[in-house]
Amino acid sequence: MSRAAVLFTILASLLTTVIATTIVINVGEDNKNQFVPNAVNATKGDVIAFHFVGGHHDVVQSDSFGSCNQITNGCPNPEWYNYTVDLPKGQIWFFCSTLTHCKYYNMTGTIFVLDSLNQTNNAATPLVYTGFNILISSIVAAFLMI
Ligand SMILES: [Cu+2]
Repeated sequence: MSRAAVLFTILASLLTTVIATTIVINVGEDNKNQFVPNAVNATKGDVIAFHFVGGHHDVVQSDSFGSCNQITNGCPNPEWYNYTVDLPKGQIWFFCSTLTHCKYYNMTGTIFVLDSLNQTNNAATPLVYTGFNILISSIVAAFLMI
């Protein structure tokens, strides 16, 4: 592979790293039937990392805000469940289908998918950048340009 191709590959991966973020939602925090936070902003390609921290729960997609109507299969109480946002814009609703967690405890949540070119409210969300990858890519790119 030529140096230019290597550099292009590194820069492309760097760009992807900067744009894609991981957003953590705790499931069952404080041993309560809740998602924390229960609303997040994201853009297409971001990873929503559901971290099951207490109790027995799952995550399934629903058909509308606050709804307990299941439209996808869920994930049965893993330690982590990663969901990659594949919607360009709009809302994705989810809930816990275990027992009465949705109906009586309103264990629901919403992913607000923002147009990646028109983000207005991301400062309020717990975005986690993979800074280590950015650092390594930058060092390698700088080395190749010497
Ligand atoms: Cu639950």
